[in-house]
Parts: sequence; C-alpha cells; structure tokens
Amino acid sequence: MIGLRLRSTAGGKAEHVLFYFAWWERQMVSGKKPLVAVVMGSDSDLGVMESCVEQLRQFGIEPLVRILSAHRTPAAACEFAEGAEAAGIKVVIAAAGMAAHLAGALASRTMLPVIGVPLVAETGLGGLDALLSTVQMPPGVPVATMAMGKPGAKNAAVLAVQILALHDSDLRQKLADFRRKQEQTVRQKDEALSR
Ligand code: RP5
Repeated sequence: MIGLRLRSTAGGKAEHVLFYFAWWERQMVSGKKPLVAVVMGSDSDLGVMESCVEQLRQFGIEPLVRILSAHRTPAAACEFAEGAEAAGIKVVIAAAGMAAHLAGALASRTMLPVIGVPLVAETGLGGLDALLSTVQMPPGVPVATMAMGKPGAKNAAVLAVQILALHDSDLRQKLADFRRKQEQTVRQKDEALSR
C-alpha cells in the first residue's frame, strides 16, 4: 500500500512523500479502520487537500488518503469506489481540478455519500472548469459539491463530520464546540473593531 503511494508521488515534491509517511504512521498507531476517504486526482492537489485532512484530524478522524484519477487510473478509481463501503468507509471526499470527473465517477460506483471539492489547477479555467464538472451531475447520482479550493476542502471535512455525527454523539458534541469557537472568534473580532 505504502509502496503504491510512494510510486504515485515519484517525481513529486519530497514533502508529499513525507505527508504519506506521516499518514501511514498515524494509521498504524491508531489501528482503526478509516471512516472517511479523501481521494484526489493528483499529488499536485495535496497542498490544498492537506487542509481537509487537517480539519478532519481536528475532529479526531484519521482519513484514508488516496491519489486516484478518473481519467489516468480509471480502473483503480472504480475498484476503490466499489470496495469502499465493504472496507468500512462511510463518506468519500473527492477532489480534482480541470475536467474534474473524479467525484462523479466515484459516486456512480458507490452508494456512499460523495462530497466533491473542485480545485483550481495550475492550468485551465481558474477552477470554473472543475466546479462545473463536479457540480453538474445528472439526476440520480448526486455529488455534494463544495466551494472551490481550500474553503471547499475544509467544508468537505466538516460536512463529512456532520454526516458521521448523525450516529455519533461525541462527534456531535465536537461539532457544537467547533461552531461555538467559530462564533466566539468572529464576536471577538467585531468587539476589537469597536474598541
Ligand atoms: C486533475 O488534473 C487533478 O486533480 C489536478 O488538479 C489536475 C492536474 O493534474 P497534474 O497534471 O498536476 O497531475 O486530474
């Protein structure tokens, strides 16, 4: 597994390899089956999607992280989607840029909820390409599409937590604390302005 991950980042940046080692180490230590999968089309998406992974970790969730492409590795993407539910995954987060068909392709192969994050790729149409490719699903196969880029990556994590929290009172409490902290931060900024 780790070998595959390293191969997929070969030629990529050294920090991506370190990211995988850190992820793998956490998986080994926690020994828990991941409930959330964070899938992205390329290692060039990692920089943004790390904020999704970090947000999940803040809720105590260690996700399964994969690089799979609807276009470049269609068979592996299909195999992942078809096996995700049996592997214990409850929510799939799928992020891609350009003609971002990853979320839709995964959604077509699983009945798990799929959250899509359109990314702004280095080349392309500034994210609009990915947004439309992710959001415009035909009726019957939904993808819950987030905002583009980092805000969407973070919100994907929060939405995944909200879904899991339907059957997990500890997570629900963590969500309530998260919302309260968020509110406090804005209130403090507002007060600081009027001082
Ligand atoms: C998409 O194409 C990926 O999700 C990425 O955002 C974009 C460019 O990929 P690379 O050429 O950087 O691998 O499939």
